[in-house]
Amino acid sequence: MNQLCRVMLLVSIAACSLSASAQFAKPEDAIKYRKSALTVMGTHFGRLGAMAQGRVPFDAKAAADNADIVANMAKLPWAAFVEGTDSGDTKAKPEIWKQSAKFKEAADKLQAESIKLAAAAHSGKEDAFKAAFTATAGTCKSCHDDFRAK
Ligand code: ASC
Repeated sequence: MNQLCRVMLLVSIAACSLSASAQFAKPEDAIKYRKSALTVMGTHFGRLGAMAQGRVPFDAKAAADNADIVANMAKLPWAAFVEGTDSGDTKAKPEIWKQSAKFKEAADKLQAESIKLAAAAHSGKEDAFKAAFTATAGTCKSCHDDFRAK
């Protein structure tokens, strides 16, 4: 590799890491990404809800699998609430950006409760699972009340 190639390689590596730090090419990509993560989370949370509410029998393995997905999905949406993504195909309220510390606190609460929910599901104890489900659902609801338009 000659010197010019070496320089060009370094420049392209730098350009790639710069665009990666921007995370999303377009505002609508960020909106689609966070809605997708929340949809997957909601789907698996709904399956847990069916067990927590006795609509389907408690199955420890299914509870653990679904709770793991919820705990993983719960990490994802927040990085996609970037500036300039408050309009378009979204129910995100302007408060997300006006009260960003409060929004972060709500996101952190969900993540903390979903980790406890996964631990409870893995314990195989139905009562602990149900209690953790209720606590986690409370974090979904309070964030929606404050930060999601009807
Ligand atoms: C769900 C789901 C939510 C939460 C919320 C809890 O199953 O999709 O957004 O629970 O309704 O209050």
